[in-house]
Amino acid sequence: MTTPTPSDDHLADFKAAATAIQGAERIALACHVNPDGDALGSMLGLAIALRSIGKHVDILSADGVPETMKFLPGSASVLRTSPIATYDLGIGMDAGDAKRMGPNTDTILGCPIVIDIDHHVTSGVFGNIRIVDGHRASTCELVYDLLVVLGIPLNPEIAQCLMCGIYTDTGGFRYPATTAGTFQIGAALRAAGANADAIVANVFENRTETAQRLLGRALVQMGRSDGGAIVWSVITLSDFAATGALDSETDGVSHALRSVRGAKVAILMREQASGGFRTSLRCSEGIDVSKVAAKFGGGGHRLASGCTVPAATGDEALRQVLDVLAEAGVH
Ligand SMILES: [Mn+2]
Repeated sequence: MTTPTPSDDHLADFKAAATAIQGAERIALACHVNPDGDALGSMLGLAIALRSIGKHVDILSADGVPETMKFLPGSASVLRTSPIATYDLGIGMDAGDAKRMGPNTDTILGCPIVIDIDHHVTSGVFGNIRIVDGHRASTCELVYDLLVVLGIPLNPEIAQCLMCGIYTDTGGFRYPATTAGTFQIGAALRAAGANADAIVANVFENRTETAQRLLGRALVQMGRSDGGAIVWSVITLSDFAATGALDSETDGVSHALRSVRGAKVAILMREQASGGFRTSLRCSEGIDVSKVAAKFGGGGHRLASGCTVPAATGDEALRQVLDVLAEAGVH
């Protein structure tokens, strides 16, 4: 089997990062707020590897570790903020933007050497050394390559953490960002002892009962344009009350709407107690929903964006979004 290694144009950055790591004794790692499987998996995988070569490593996550990620090896050692003031090296991971590390931003940026490891290529690259590659499906893939350059062997714990990030950021090797390299690294991690069953059980098949009931309700109430290109659902405050679900449990509804045969645009609207309808838009290639979100003061990416639509009723909110889509020729 071929061992994936960084492409030539990035190799110098990986080597610079490896040299900085080898020269450091105390290292801080930090990820973005509301951490996901890739943020935590990449930090924990790198931390376990660096501890194995004798480094002192603090793992900083402003929002701690969500329930669904507590199965990850090393997760009990994650700190919300730094207990000490100084490190030799700070590494921001999967952050998107330095500010998204929340209270840990200053800790990382205050280090004498700062490394940015990320596959988000938005505005916020930072640090003296940048391992930033928007063509990778996950930050964990970049950590895998860094460990190859460092010459640190995988063990089952490291492999499990990195595999978790790949699984969550690719939806289990399904999303378009998944490359041949993603599969190659996945194979190497599996061979090193990563347990994909545990990832599926903890991350994908570990939804709360209330979230599932809300998903059911959202699908029963689903609407569809005449040609079927637009699919939507509007979740009201009474839907939240009836199911006991929270707004944070609407994950997965957009995906279920997008999965309807023929759907090109999925609109999920959630009534907010503070007024208006928080709206997430998902679409397939060829449509740019960020322009729709921008009309309502929102933003995001071409294929996934969000905004809040001011309206007294769900019908009124939906009508406004459908009108903007119709102007763009989508109906
Ligand atoms: Mn990621």
